[in-house]
Amino acid sequence: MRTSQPKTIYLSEYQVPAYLVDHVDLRFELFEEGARVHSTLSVRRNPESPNRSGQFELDGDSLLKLESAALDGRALEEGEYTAGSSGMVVPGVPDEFELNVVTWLEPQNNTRLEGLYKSSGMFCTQCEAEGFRCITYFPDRPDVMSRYRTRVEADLAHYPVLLSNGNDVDRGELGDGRHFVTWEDPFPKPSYLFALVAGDLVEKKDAFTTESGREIDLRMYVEPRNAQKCDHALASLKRAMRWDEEVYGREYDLNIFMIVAVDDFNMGAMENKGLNIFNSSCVLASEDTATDIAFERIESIVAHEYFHNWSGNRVTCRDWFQLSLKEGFTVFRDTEFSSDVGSATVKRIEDVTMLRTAQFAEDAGPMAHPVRPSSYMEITNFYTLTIYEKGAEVVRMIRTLLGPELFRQGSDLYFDRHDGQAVTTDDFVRAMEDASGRDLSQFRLWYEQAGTPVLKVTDDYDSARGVYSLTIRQHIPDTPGQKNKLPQHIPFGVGLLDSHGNSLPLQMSASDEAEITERVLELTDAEHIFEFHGLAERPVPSLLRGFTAPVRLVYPWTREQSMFLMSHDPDGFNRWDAGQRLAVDVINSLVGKPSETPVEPRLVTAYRSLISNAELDQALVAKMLLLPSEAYLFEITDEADVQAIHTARNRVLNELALTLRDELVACYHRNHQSGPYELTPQAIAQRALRNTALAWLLHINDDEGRELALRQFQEAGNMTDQSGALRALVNSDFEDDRERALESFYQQWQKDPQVIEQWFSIQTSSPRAGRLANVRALLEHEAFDWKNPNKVRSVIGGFAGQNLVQFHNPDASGYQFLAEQICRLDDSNPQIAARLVSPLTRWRKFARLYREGMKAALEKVRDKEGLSADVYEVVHKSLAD
Ligand code: B3K
Ligand code: ZN
Repeated sequence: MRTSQPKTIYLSEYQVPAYLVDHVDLRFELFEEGARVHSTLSVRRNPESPNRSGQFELDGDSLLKLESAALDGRALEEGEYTAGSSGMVVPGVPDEFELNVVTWLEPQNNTRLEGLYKSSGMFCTQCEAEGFRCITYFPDRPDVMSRYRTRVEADLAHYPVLLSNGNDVDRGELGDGRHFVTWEDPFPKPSYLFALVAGDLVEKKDAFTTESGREIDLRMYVEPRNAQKCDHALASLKRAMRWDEEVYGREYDLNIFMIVAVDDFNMGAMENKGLNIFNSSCVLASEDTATDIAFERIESIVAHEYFHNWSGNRVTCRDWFQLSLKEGFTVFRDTEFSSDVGSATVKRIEDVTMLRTAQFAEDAGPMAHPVRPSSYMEITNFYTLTIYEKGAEVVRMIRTLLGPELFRQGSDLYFDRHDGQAVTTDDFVRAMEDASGRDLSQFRLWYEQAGTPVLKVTDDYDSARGVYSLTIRQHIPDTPGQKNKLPQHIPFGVGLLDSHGNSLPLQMSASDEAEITERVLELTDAEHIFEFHGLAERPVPSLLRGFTAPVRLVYPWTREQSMFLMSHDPDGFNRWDAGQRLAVDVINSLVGKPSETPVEPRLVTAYRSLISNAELDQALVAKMLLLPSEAYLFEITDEADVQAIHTARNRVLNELALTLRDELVACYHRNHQSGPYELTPQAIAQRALRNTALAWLLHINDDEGRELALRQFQEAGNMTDQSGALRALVNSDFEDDRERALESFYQQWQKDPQVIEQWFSIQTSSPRAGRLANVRALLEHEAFDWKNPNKVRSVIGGFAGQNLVQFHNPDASGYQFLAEQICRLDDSNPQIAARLVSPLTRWRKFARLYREGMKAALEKVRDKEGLSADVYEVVHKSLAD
């Protein structure tokens, strides 16, 4: 049990900083036994602060050991300051002064992976959100922006590459086999964007010429074994740089842009100014080791971090409550980039799938918070799907309401007005208002109110008047600490189809002669009635086209309507959504029913025409074929019984695979690829279709499917096909083949950590192979490493987060297992431990059978000795009444 409750921080208590730091001069002496950091801060009193205490306060951490401190060149004596694990206070300072602080750290023992630490023999940093205080005492808050000069000193043989932010301005040898490099970053930045890397790395060079003709040096630094895995990231970076110029008018500002790959990293990547640091799995790729999904993810993350250079670095956040200012906007930007370079419909389907499955769950659970939260205990717990994905949806809605031109003017104004400043989400919205002349005051509620709005839609057709009407009611559910919410401003895309599938003109009154067939309705009241005139028959509505708002839509769909829209809706997203709805309806109708209950034959017919139709956009077909996930089915069910949902879904999958077996074999062969590996949407879609066909055939243990899988596994020329075959075998009942394939895959790839991560997660997420005993055995495997977050995520996260049927064993063994691992990780890496709590947090949503076991596991974690603030917050909020 933790003895003290961590402090809650409130937005309402925000105060401007009492002191500003104009310059930061850092000198790092890096050794095997530790690192000494000399910091010189040029400080002045903030004229805008009413605080006249004359007391300079700096943040700190238990990882710091203070060696000395001096003010304006004079060493501070004991009694002239206080310093401890949470910070340092220097009273009686003048209005302007220089403070020197020398600290000693042990990066080699830093398992939290924040601040300065070592990974595979290299030094690296992670400062967002509050890691800089683990390096030196500093007012570690984003509204303190400074110019940094950083000198890094280390042994030349072991650390030939020494990097920090900005441009390298000096370098030389120091004797004793040591050397130094000095970096200067001309742009003022908050401390969370500071970075340092030192290691024996190879450099891959590239270049980019900006719109205005400046030549930028692009450099990627990786361990020598990864030298062949850089091309995709560099190509993605150049595409992103060009795109940001063309679409947002944003040009890169420094002369150098660097990317470093690090194996041990708590999240995906970090946008440090001029020196982005990536988790190896989010940046390194070659066709034989990375799947198509990994290639796409890398492209979007490289773009995301690059886009932060404007949305995040040049214009940053005033405080961490504003996190979505940079994250929501930047996710929106990277999403649009991916839509432009790939298939826009497919990208939207992927994003909405994630949003509806995981963000809606967060928004309905104990950790629900607004896009701009008003309190937190541990900020690292707030890097959430709500801040990122819902935040991006909020920006998307602004663009929908303003239209692309005014939105661009708004973003230009935002960047011009706030360049070099630390601002709020409100400043962002104001720039959009000022540029467009639109009033977004009600829209701001999207930032303030948590919870997913529910839209209940009913309709009516008056044949005598030829009028079709839609009634839309909105309601926002209560969330922790927020009740009785106000209606929000919601853009609602709509179209109407006649019985032949033609789009109908949307005439909103008897005199309206409009010919447009798609509109965005604006909802601002709790209830609206919209009329559509001049209709000779009752139309089929296509609602919330393109998913114009992150809401739950409730409408009494008939299966006929869904099937009709599945083949006729001109909106690709809604076509897919209609198919999902039909599948959900069929699966749900089988939950808890006897096994002989027939499966809706029209679903089979609809899937048959999808599989056999080579004319349709194959990328869309590949998505439409995927049945809704168990996680999604679970999310939309109250008192969910995981095992019953799993059984019903499996039943539908079996029926589809057995009935369409010949079509699946034909689809498999039709999508055979010869020739070189290509990353075009068509080629990706073909591989996806082929691997789905294989997965289905192996799901029913088909013998021909087995032959195809074994051959594909042996002969595959790329990782998408090889791991697709492996996954299919692992999810089949061909146990001998499964074991042999797993063993041979391991032998082939054991030296490649990124591939071994996949090898782990293919097993732990498999309903057939991922039984608890197997997962426990993997924790003992030679390739498993408790200190490496990727391995922890692929084994423990793969099981608890993606293998619903095994994790939710009614005997509660899965829950106890997870609680054990969380407790174990809490001591070494609390951020990762806190993330792993997530599968337990929604225990109240489960059927009785599961609830008590989940709760008991949370209580076990709660009672752990010396629980971290990170885990404390999630566990206590989950258990709160
Ligand atoms: N800004 C970082 C995330 C930092 C997480 C700190 N716990 C990566 C990103 O969103 O681009
Ligand atoms: Zn980001």
